[in-house]
Amino acid sequence: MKKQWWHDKVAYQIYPKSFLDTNGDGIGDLRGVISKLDYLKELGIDIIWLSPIYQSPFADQGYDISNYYEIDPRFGTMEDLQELIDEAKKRNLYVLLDLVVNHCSDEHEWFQKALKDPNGEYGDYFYIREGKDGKEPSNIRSYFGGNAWEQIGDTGLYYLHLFHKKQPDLNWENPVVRKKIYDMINWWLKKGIAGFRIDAIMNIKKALPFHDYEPDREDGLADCRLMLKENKGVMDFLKEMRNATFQKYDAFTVGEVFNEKKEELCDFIGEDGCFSSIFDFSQTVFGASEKGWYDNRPVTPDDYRKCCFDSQERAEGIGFLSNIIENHDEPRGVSRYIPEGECSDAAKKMLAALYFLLKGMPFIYQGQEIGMENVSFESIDQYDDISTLEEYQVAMENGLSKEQALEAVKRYSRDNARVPFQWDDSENAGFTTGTAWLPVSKDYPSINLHHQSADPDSVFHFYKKLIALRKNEEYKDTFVYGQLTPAYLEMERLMAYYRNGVHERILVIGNYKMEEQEIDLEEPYRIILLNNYKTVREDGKKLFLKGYQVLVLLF
Ligand code: TEU
Ligand code: CA
Repeated sequence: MKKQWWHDKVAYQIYPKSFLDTNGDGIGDLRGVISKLDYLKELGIDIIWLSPIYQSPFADQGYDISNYYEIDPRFGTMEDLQELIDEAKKRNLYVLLDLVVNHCSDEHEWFQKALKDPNGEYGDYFYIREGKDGKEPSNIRSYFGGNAWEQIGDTGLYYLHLFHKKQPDLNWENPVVRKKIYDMINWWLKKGIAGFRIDAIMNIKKALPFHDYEPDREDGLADCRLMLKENKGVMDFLKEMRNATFQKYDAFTVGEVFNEKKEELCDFIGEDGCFSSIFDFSQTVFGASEKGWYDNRPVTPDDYRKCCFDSQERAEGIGFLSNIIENHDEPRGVSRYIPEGECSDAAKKMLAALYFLLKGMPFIYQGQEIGMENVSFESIDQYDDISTLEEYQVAMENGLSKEQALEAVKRYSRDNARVPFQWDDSENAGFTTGTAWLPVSKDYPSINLHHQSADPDSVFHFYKKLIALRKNEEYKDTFVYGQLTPAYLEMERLMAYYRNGVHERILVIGNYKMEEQEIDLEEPYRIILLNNYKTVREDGKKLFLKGYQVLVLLF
């Protein structure tokens, strides 16, 4: 495999709105990020991805952009961003922005012009169609609920929005639109950013002409993913975009792609792939019900192991997946992948080591490094996220009580990961001196960075050690390029794999339960590289792993 500059890097996702507020308005900002660059450096981070910071009416937290060339005043100014990029560069930190080009905001000037003259030049920047018998042009459901077509005033015309109605889809079939998108990408790359995380990108190719599908719920609509499954040719757009932009700058790109098939992986992340990497979402889509969150099946430790290993096998010899346990759209990994009632610091550290040392690019989401857990709000009114409110409705339409619907929301809401970062135990967890835009989680007096920095056994210090281990000159090539072989598959609630280097083998082994487990070693190991307990009980041939003990062993 040809080496790339980003292969050995560790990435960190910042959700700016909830990271650190420096002017007391309750909203995190770019100056907050600048002030924490040294912190990220200390943690061992190389690449930071900022969720959208562009001008936006915030119908979907900035994923609805009204001007791609401006910074939203909530976050600061273009000078602040330039300072962030420059200060990052001084510290050898690379900055990624979020590229949201499946749709823009309905407040973007393109869409405003399209509304004024739907049959004119700008009308063709979007998908605008005549209604059918006084109804929507087709029966597809948007991701956030309801028909994906919205009527334009009292005309017989409708525009398409696969997400919120304030997020009209851009017409990628129009070469002028594509050219404007590529120009914008290049403008940002020239500013000195290192690349992009690419939002919702598989949605850009629609199956045309639009038509009806077999309804899958009582609302008479069909999931828009049915339409997306039918289309062909998305790769032509993606490769054209790559050639016109990223490739010229040797930029790093990570695509938000779900449910990719093995045959397609090479086109995404192979030597000639359209992206550098894509996220591995296999654990997050596992057990997800088409009916809604209320019907999801929880992921057990053995499911978790299977998802990880299946992905590893899929990508072997092809390219680099990006590994995560959470992001701004998902609940907290520790609350999701550690069975209820077992979420101790030991378990958090075990999960960290198991996912982090898989082959691929490790991404950490803000707060993950201190083991932040799901929030527990008392009432649906405390939630802000549009998809959370939609899922709550769906659950109730399906006969769940308010309490049961709230239970589903507590498990899966995107706000679980969107509450403010817990810096210390002062008021508002040190996030703001004002009123936080989303309530701070109640557990901040016990889970916060300030306490953990002072405690060498904290989750935070474990993450530091883990990152340092992956970057250790001696073992780096094994962790980055070494093939992964699953081990001890016959055992339940144990996740173990070898990373095979040129000169050594490294075993990562985690006891995924509270009770002790006994393991027969294939041969004696040489050194313990990492242990989430102070000691390990063993007799040369056997290991006796304590509950949620994880070890990294050098052979
Ligand atoms: O997410 C795309 C996506 O498919 C998710 O919306 C997912 O289906 C949803 O989060 C489940 O609740 C991206 C962004 O990550 C997300 O924050 C945006 O809301 C979305 O695109 C629209 O831009
Ligand atoms: Ca602020």
